[in-house]
Amino acid sequence: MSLAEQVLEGNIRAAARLMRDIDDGRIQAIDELKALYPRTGNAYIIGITGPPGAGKSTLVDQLTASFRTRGKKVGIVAIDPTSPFTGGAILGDRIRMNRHSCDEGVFIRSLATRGALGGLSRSTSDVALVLDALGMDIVIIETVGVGQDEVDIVKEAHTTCVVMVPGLGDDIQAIKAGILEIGDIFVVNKADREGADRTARELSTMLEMRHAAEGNWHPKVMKTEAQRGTGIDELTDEILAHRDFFLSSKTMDNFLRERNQRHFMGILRDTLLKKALLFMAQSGYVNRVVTSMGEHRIDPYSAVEEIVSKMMPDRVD
Ligand SMILES: Nc1nc2c(ncn2[C@@H]2O[C@H](COP(=O)(O)OP(=O)(O)OP(=O)(O)O)[C@@H](O)[C@H]2O)c(=O)[nH]1
Ligand SMILES: [Mg+2]
Repeated sequence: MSLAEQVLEGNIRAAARLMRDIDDGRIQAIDELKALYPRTGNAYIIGITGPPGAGKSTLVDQLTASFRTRGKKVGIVAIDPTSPFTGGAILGDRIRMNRHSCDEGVFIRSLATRGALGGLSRSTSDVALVLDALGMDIVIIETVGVGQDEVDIVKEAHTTCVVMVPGLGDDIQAIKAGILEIGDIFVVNKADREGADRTARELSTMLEMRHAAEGNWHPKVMKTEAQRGTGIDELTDEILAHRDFFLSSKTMDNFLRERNQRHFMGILRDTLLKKALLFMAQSGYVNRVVTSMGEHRIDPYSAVEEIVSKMMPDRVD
């Protein structure tokens, strides 16, 4: 049986192997993904983003427990862009989500492959695809926000929760433009700390100033204590409320079209670049271009035009 067939039967070890193959950039993985694709599109994807240490992993762990009691299978993609600095973050996630490790209805995957061709958002969507095919009802993507990579990743999610903590007032001001756009639900975690109410109020005020159009979703601000499990059920309910809204609105069609276009374009870009790199490797073209550019004998625009016309001689401009 192929890996894809095993994954579709719910084989967790096969899924883990396929994800490793994807990570390693193995060409066979693409064939497996092709075979899986027609059977995906069933998982509901939730993005959890926010500043480092906001309690995202603790919250994901709690949400997972909450979805499990509601009979849902949960796949988790934990992205660790900070590994060069914190080193132990992935290990920390493993510990924080440890109680689910014996649960067949939960699959946790950490990703730290920044810099891979196609980038983290590509690996994330491929891994989410495998989790979907594996039969996970919910896929939670945890990522530190908010840089462009994270925004791209969060675009994969049907529902995005932005996690903040009390006393981030100035930071909120600084990043509000970005975060207000991407959040469907705002969470003030560590509500046991001083200033939680104020942070929640400030966020609500900023959200109200946005004049969301009639018929659009109005993001709420929720308070949680992830460590103690307070406010988790309410958050789960709100996520499900957003899902119901999302599934019944036009947003859904637009979302899918945009996401599919992004996937297609991303793969097209990666594939063309990979082909060009292979093509040029044989002739040492890049080296020659770089040298010639240093001597100002050639400009990069003409160099690219030349290589493209060599690769695609029949191209019509
Ligand atoms: N006081 C308090 N601490 C919390 C709460 N939730 C989480 N923490 C603590 O905050 C710390 C960071 O939690 P994580 O869940 O690892 O945070 P994170 O956002 O996933 O961190 P990164 O992935 O490294 O960005 C841990 O020590 C948690 O125990 C909370 O509700 N209250
Ligand atoms: Mg984390």
